[in-house]
Amino acid sequence: MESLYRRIVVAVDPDDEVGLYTLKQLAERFCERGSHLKLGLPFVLEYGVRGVREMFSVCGDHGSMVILDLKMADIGAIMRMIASKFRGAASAVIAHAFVGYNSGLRDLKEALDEWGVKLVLVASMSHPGSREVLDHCMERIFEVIDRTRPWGVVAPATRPTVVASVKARFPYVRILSPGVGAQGAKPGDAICSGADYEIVGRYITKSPEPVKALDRVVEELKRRCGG
Ligand code: BMP
Repeated sequence: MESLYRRIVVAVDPDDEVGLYTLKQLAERFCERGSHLKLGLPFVLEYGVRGVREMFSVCGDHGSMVILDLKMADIGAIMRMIASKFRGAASAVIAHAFVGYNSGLRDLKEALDEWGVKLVLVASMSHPGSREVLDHCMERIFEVIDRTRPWGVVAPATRPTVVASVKARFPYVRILSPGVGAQGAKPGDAICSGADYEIVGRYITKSPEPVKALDRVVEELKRRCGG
C-alpha cells in the first residue's frame, strides 16, 4: 500500500480559517505516508512564499514533492521571474502549455532545469469548460509539450480517455490527474488509464478526518487498480 500513497497528490487549497501551523501538521501526516502536496494561489495568497517554503521543508524530509500550482501563463521572462521567487521552496511548478514555446516555455524550462525544479504543463483541464476552448487545441498543445519536454503533464481524471491519449503520445512524461473526489471522478479513474498521480483536494482537506479520507482514497485505488 505504501507505494500507492506515493501516487496521490493532495491539493491543499485552504480557506482563511485554517492556520499555517495546522496545515503543516496535516501536511506532515500526508507526507509521512508518502503522498505529495500541491499548493496553489489560495495557499500562496494566504501564506506567501514563506508558507510554501515551510510546507516544503516538512514534506521534503519525507521525500515528498511540493508542487507549486500557479498555472503560469505569461511571457517567458515573467514566468521565470515568478518561479525564481520559489527557488528552494518547491519541487515542481505548473504552467499552461498554451502560451507556446518560443520566448515562453523555453525560458521557463531552461531556468527550472538550472535550478533542479520540475516543470509540469497543463494539457487539458478537469472542468467541463475545458471543452470550450482548450480541448479544441489539443493537437497544438501536444506539439508544445513535445518541444518543451516537461517532467509532467496535467490531464483530467474526469475524462480518462484524455489521460489515455496523453499517455499514448508521451510515454516518457508523468501524468498528474485532478478531478478525483469533489469533481466526480473516482480514485483509480485516471491511474487505471495510465496516469502516474491523482490529485485530490477537497475530498480530503474538507473531510472531518482528512488523513482517514486519504487512506480511503488509497484503499479504493488498491481495490481498483491493484498495486
Ligand atoms: P478538488 O479535488 O478539490 O477539486 O481540487 C482539485 C485541484 O486540482 C485544485 O487545486 C485545482 O486547482 C486543481 N486542478 C483542477 O481541479 N483541474 C485542472 O484541470 C487542473 C488543476 O490544477
